[in-house]
Amino acid sequence: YKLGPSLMCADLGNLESQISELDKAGVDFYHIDIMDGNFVPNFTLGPDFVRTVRKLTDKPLDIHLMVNKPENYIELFADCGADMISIHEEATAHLQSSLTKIKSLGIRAGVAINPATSLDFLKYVYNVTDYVVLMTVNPGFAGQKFIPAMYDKIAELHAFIQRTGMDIEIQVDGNIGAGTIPKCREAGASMYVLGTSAVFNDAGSIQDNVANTRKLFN
Ligand code: S6P
Ligand code: MG
Repeated sequence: YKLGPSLMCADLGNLESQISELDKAGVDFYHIDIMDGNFVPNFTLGPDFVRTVRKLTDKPLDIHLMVNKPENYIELFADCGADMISIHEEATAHLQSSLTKIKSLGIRAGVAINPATSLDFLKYVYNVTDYVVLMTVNPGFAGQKFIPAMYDKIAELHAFIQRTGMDIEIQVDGNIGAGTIPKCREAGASMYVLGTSAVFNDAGSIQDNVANTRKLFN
């Protein structure tokens, strides 16, 4: 399993120290949410933020594009130092070509899907997909509640991947923490996006919170 803090939940006034603590805590990647106020009703981070983070860490940067027509922004985020880019199936009319474009730039390609979107697309694009992001809340905001039907969705995707022998990771995003990780794990998720539920809260320091999250995998 891999742990990736969601930087929209970090204390942005202290970004450098937050990232250095997270690096020390041994996180596996950084998840960076990009919203356009159109595909989702909110705004978050952008390309300049990604460039800044790129200078602060060597760990993989995972860009989650919650924007319409993501195909128009792939080169932009590649240039900012992205290692992984996920685009929403619902946001592009050209999923296969968009994924192909991401991969052609040497970047790992992900497909993110909203809670109500089915997994059917995968059988047509599996050979250009490195990971699937199962949204376990509706995208747009941190601090929401996990949608329970998503456990079965993770399990369904996991079974499909096992059956077909695909090399595809399952990322879960939304209210991932002590209350949800055990069941996500049981269902077969392999990459965990950590926001306010797991890491960026007052329960403890960043390092303690990452360490406590790790214990859930023992
Ligand atoms: C939501 C975004 C996510 C959030 C994450 C926050 O639109 O894609 O990556 O940042 O879900 O985590 P939490 O624990 O506050 O739900
Ligand atoms: Mg996200």
